[in-house]
Amino acid sequence: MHFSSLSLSLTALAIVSPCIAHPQPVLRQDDSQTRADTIKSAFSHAWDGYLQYAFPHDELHPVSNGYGDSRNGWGASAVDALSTAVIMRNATIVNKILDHVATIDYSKTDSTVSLFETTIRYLGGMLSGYDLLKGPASDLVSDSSKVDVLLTQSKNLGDVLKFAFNTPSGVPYNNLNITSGGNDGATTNGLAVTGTLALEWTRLSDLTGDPTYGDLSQKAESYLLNPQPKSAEPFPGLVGSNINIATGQFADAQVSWNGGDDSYYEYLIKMYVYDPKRFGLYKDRWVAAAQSTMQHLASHPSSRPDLTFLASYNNGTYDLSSQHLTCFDGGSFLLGGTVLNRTDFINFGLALVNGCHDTYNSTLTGIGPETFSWDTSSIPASQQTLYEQAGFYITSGAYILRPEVIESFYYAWRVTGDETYREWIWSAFSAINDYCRTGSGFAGLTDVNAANGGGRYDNQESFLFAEVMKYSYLAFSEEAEWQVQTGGGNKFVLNTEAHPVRVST
Ligand code: DMJ
Repeated sequence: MHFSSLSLSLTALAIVSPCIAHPQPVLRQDDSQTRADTIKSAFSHAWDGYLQYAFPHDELHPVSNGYGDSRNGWGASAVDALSTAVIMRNATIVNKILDHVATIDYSKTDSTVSLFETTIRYLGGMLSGYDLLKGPASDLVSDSSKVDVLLTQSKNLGDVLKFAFNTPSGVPYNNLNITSGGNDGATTNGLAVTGTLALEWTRLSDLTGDPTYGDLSQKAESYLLNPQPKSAEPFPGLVGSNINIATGQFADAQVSWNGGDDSYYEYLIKMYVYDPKRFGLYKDRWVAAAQSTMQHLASHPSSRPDLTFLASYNNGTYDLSSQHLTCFDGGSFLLGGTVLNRTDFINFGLALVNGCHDTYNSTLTGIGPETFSWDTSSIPASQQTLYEQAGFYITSGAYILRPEVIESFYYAWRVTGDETYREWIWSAFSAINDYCRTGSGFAGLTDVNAANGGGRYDNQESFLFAEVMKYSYLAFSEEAEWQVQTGGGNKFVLNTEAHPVRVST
């Protein structure tokens, strides 16, 4: 059920207080160290289980102690774990992963290759490992030729994948057959999967000196930055969800920050952090999108007008529902706010962070659901009380080890220095450690609002290593070059899979 634009804008007139966190006393250094050690040991627990039962396959099945190859069988968990192992300074795991990367043949797989997933997990993981191990963590590997392999393999992977952009417009296919050079015959590609390539592919060009990769990704992005037809941009900066591969024209005007659209907006500001000289237009588009989002998508549940969530919009109609995936939004506003010195963006980011915290804080497990709604026309009777108290009801109670809420808490902590956000990270991490931990790793939950989390999903996504463990650990570990900085002082920028990429020099 949808609400009209008038009713949303009236709801949106309720002023949210940006002042949402109650400052906590500063955490003692000892306590911070103890928490960092606990997170490191959880990472090692997951790594040991993966190594014993699943390596070199893509992921562990943490209930049955089996394995899966959902990411083409190249060892996704190993490559996704690399940058976290580096940051945790675990030389044994780092060297094991480097030995594995040297053996991968990226030209071979039996299954369809996702350009997006392969870019953010494998290419991002290897380039980040390269930047970290050639830079601030160079002492972890004594044989530097093992680190050079990360760049060689990144180039190999880029060369395997680059045929995806060989279309009349340059907008790539996402689902590829790398053996035949074919694709799934799609006529459109999604906003996020098209717009979440530029960081990794540009970094590959900058490190190899071959402009091909960056040029391909930026040509594809050019259609997103200059959307046609004009109707595909119903509010400045907010664009449709699907792009015609033949023409580069948008095929619709549905706007949201939800899955499918999300990391397009994330990369607009991250490209500016990567290189403000080359990517000023990306920043301008992020600013336009951020302002329009505050004006047109901010929505406050009738039962909890103090909370802020993001609605989505299509042709005059608002959908009052959101997702765990969307909760990266607070982090994006906080990064943009601090880099551009915009207090309004920071305050709005904190309001979004507070809304996503509410989705964690209000369930029986202390973990938030995959999808939720605040549309009062379809509240299930069994969730009326939840809606009255928490301002949302659950439309999917699954939790599949996603990072976005902890990710945004991390940005809130780095930008404000307010200990509240570290406490929120610790609570979320502790809930995951309590409810998702199995004998060999971590499993997803079927119902975050059941006393025991419901059933377990027998799958450990590789982003558990790359993101959940990393963002949690970063909050309690030492100052370092790879930490997000306030203002414009970032030396690294985290890709959407939380792999730190060195900014352009
Ligand atoms: C990750 O692969 C990335 O964070 C991506 O941007 C969204 N989906 C997962 C985590 O939920």
